[in-house]
Amino acid sequence: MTVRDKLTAIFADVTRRNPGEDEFHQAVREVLDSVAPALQKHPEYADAKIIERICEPERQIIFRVPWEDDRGEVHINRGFRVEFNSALGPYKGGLRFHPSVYLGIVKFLGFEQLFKNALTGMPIGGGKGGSDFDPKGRSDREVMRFCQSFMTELYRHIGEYTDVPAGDIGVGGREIGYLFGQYKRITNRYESGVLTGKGLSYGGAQVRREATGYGAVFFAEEMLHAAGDSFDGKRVVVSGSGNVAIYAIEKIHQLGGTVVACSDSSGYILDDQGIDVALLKDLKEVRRARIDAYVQARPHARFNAGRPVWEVPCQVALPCATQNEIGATDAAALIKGGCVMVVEGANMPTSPEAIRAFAAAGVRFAPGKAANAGGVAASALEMQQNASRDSWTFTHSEQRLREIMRDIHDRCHATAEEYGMPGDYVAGANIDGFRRVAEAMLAHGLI
Ligand code: NDP
Ligand code: 2IT
Repeated sequence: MTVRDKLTAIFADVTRRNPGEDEFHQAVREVLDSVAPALQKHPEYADAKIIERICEPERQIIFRVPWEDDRGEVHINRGFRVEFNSALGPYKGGLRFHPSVYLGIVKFLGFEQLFKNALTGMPIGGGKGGSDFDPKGRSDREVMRFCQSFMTELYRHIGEYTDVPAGDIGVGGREIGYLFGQYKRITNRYESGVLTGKGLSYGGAQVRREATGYGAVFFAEEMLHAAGDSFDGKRVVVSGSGNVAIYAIEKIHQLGGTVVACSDSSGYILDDQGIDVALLKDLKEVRRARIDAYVQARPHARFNAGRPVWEVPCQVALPCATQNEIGATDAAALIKGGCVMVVEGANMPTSPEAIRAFAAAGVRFAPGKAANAGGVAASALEMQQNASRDSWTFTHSEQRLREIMRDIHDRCHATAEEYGMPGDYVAGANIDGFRRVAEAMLAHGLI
């Protein structure tokens, strides 16, 4: 059996054993499509069935989350934590609260996380969790009661040496605060390292909030530099208007680019003068408003309801909202609009068809598991500071983040060249991440 035949058989097995989990299949497929050259070079990985073991999470936890809304009505949501792989360190990855969450989403995210965390070079394994709870329109007290109920089950599975959750879609500083409070109360332990993305008032780290967006932009900057270019004067489109999008926009502006459009699930805003980041933060972080409110304060801007932001012509695009937000039609629109570089701030925002279209058109493309690794890298820095009871300055933390992103970029770039695929950041990221996990798993024996 050739290596490719083996990979095809493994993939068939993954789809059979995990029926209906389309996003998980998609994430596995992308990695299996890349790693054949690494398996050819390292037959010991295949002999030890490393791929088969990687595709099966170490542990999957599904639980009931009952809570009461402000009117006294009882609601039942489903909670998840998938502890994917601990070869490199304690399980590490965010929690997502969004109505679309089901096991297939959590598993795709956990699978991606494992390679992403390996790419950071830091001692963290891969995991992910969340719930189908929808925080939209819920009061602070409702969100608090939900978080307390969620943690009342989750606490028994996590710990600073076991599993360290953080935020993702729908889980930001507010939610992490409530989750931490309940963990502390139940366990009677002030275990700072059990969650990351904490507030600065109780053990959080400088730059964690900014890290995913800033990190993606640092990665993009490295790609531009590699081609003798920079952000200066570039017209950029960013999707989403949450944590990742806001800080990506802020950093692009600091580096001389102009972000002319961003979005939420209701549509997008176009502001040719450049998105007003202070206004966006006020709308999204303070008032939790919808994106159309932007045009009330900036009447020259336009709101386009229900339209994809990718129809706005740009040179660089950063998808920072959700999975599969760039399909084949969107990719065609971006290419037609003059886009030459796509950098994924979100997890798996580009569909396989769109990735192929970008490759065919010569659009440079960076996968999320490399480009958005700044968030989890800053989480690892938060764990480091918590463990040593230390706290670093903003400047020092940002400098560390920049170095980490440069290092990830350079390794993806070098690995792609080593395997004869220069400029292929997908192959570079998948092979380098995979090798790191595989080596640690081999060292641990058959477990
Ligand atoms: P937020 O909840 O802060 O923001 C999410 C943004 O994406 C919102 O503008 C939201 O719009 C939009 N969005 C979410 N789901 C959908 C959907 N189904 N359709 C259209 N728009 C949608 O999340 P983050 O910014 O933290 O996360 C964004 C992406 O980045 C995710 O893919 C996440 O996995 C990834 N990521 C996050 C990291 C982090 O540290 N937070 C680290 C690495 C990756 P609306 O409000 O209307 O729903
Ligand atoms: O997708 C991700 O990398 C995150 N949501 C952040 C994970 C973390 O543990 O900081």
